[in-house]
Order: sequence, then C-alpha cells, then structure tokens
Amino acid sequence: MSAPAANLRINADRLWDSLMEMARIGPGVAGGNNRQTLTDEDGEGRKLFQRWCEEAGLSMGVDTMGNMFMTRPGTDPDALPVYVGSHLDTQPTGGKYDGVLGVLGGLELVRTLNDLGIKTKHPIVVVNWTNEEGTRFAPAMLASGVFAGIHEQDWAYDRVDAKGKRFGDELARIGWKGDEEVGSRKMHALFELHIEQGPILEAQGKDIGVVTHGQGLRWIQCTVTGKESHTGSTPMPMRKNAGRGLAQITELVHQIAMDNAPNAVGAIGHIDIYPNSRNIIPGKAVFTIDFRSHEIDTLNGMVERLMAEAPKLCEALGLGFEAEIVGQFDPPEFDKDCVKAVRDAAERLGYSHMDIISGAGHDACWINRVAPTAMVMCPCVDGLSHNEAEEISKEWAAAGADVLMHAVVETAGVVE
Ligand code: HGY
Ligand code: MN
Ligand code: MN
Repeated sequence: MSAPAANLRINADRLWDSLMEMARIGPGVAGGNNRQTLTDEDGEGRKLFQRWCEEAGLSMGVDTMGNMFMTRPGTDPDALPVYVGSHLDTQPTGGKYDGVLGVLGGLELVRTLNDLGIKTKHPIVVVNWTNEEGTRFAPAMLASGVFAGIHEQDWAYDRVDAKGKRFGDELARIGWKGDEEVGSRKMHALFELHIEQGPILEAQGKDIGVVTHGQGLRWIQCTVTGKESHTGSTPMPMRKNAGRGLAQITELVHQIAMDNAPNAVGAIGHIDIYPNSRNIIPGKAVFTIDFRSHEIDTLNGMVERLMAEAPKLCEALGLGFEAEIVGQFDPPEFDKDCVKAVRDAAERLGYSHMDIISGAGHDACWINRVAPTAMVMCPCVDGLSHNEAEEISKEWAAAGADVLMHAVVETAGVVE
C-alpha cells in the first residue's frame, strides 16, 4: 500500500476542542475526570461520542459487552476493516486524556479524511472499549478481553462493584447493552493511540513512542483475617490485627519488586479494611497486589515468592491468609508490520521517536491476541497519569494523532 503524503495532518485545534468537551462529562474534583464505567456519566460520554461519529457519517454497531464500533466504509466492502480506538471510561481520579485521546484521535483521523475526500480500500472502524480501567469492575480491559475470547461473557456479566452491582445489570441500566455478538467482528489490524502514562518519552525529548511490547500483569486479591476487638481494652499480646498483615505484605510487595529491578514494578492500590472503625482492631483486610514486568519469568517469580512468604508472615501474626488472581495477562509483543507502519509514519512526519515498552495495560494488549496490533504513544507531563493533574500538550496530542492517522491510512490503503 502506498504511504500517505507527509503533509497529511489532522486538525489539532478540532482534536483539542473535542478532548476538552468530552472532559466536561463526569468531571473530577481537581480538574480531571471521574467517568467510571457503566455510570450515568459513562452513558453521557458514549452519547456524545455517538453524536460526533454520526455527524462524521459513521454508522454505529454495539456488541453485547457495550463495545462501540463506528464504521467509515471503504471502497472494498469485503475488505476487513482497520480498527482504531481505545476507551472513554476513566479512573475515579483520572485524567482527561487516558484512553480518551485514543478514541477521539481515531475520530479526528476520520474527520480529516472526510475533509480531504480521501477514500481507503479497507473500512475504518473507530472503537470505544467498555471498562478498560477495571477499577469499578475488575479486571482491567474486561470487554476487550471478552472480545478476544480471554473471558466468558457470563463471567464478565457477574463481576460486581464495591456496592454489589453486577456488570451485566449496569450495562443494561445505562442502555448500552448491544445486540451484536461480542467477538464476531474480524479485523485487518488495530492501532491504539495512548498517552505513555510514564516519564520516559518526556525525559528523552521524544514526541512519539513506538510500542514494541507491553508489560505482563498479575492482580492478586488477598484477604487477611484477624479478630475484631476493642482497641482500648484488648491486651496487646491477645490482638489479631489484620492491619499488621496488610502493612507487612505492602512492604513485602515493594521489596519483591525492588529485588527484580529495573524490569519489575509492584504496589497495592486497592485496600478495604473492615470494619474500619476508629476503636475496633481490624478483623479483615482485603487488598489487590499489582505486579508487572515485561519478562514472563520475572513476573511469575514475583507471584511465586509472594505466595510463599505472605502466608508465613500472616501465620506469625496469628492471621489467616487467602489469595485469588483476579486479573492477568502475559507480556504482549505487538505485530512487527504494524509497529513498522507506526515507526515509518513518525519518520515520514518528522517526529522524534523511540521504541518503548508500555508500562500500563491497554485494550490493544488483548486485541493483539486476535488481530495484528500496534500502539502509538505520546508523552505526558512528568509522566503523571491515574491522577487528575494528568496533562499533555496540544502538540503532543496532534503528533500522536498524525502518526496514528498515517499508520491507519497506510494499512487501510489510500484509493486514488
Ligand atoms: O491498569 C492499567 O494498566 C490500565 O491503565 N488499566
Ligand atoms: Mn488507558
Ligand atoms: Mn488508565
């Protein structure tokens, strides 16, 4: 397929305006967003995206996991589409760009092709994947995981949030349970634009990250059980304090990651302590360990060491310990041809670039299992993400969307 001309560029102002308008839906309390999956705010964001897509002449399909597919026809209706997209759901204290840049970057490339009357052989489909974040309903990348055949849909429907609400019920409640069979779509390729969510590109002074691999992930949900009792009248030797188990395991997780540096990370982000009363010794702690590495042996070794040492720590404190893997994927390697299309696009457009391993998980990690897939990354200020202060520049957003457009258009084939 012939490469697009180097002067083919997206409309940076229009992309930025769309990002800012979407950010007004589900605002956070500190300038970011709280548009968690399957909330009313998510439903509102979906409607805005649908309206914009339909204004751009795209036709909508929605599958049984609520994944949204917005199609721009190609000249060859039998050609498998090139997909482009990410997620509109956010963390509870999320930023304005995590996921959203990839969805609206996909819409912007369609708008630009429309402006210029450019036709492609393969159709182009812009995607919004449901529940990428996994913060309300674990695991992360739930709907792209069902699409890729990793998870069963019934299992996904039964995932519950902290208030006991079911994923399947909430999807129906907001009116986004589609009738298309999830996973029935076949793809020629998929590209995802995403902010790096780390400090490397900014520190190296690069506009574009050419993502060759991703880290693998293990989410281990632990339950430490002790005994609730009075914080004033219970003698210290008699206490069974679940909080101490949490504290020592938090330190163990950190040490395991540090012992495997630099190719490993680990932390505990989700913590529920029971009964969470000022004058009751915690009887139970439920928390999720997040281990990641791009080396599968390192990742598995971290889990093995945790599962060997944590029960002993708890036993010494007179506490019970149980653990369950509630989310996992092995380190993905993206499609070499798609990665080359991204790298060539950055070269052609004159953007500085470097190969990079994605620290965060993305829907592309699962779709990589069922179709040739690659990612484009742009820097973010101080590498900060999953924080309302997440920030990028308009120039970074435009550079990422330009490279995304060139990679997609080259793969979809320009029809003269
Ligand atoms: O957890 C992740 O890496 C992604 O941001 N959901
Ligand atoms: Mn994301
Ligand atoms: Mn995220």
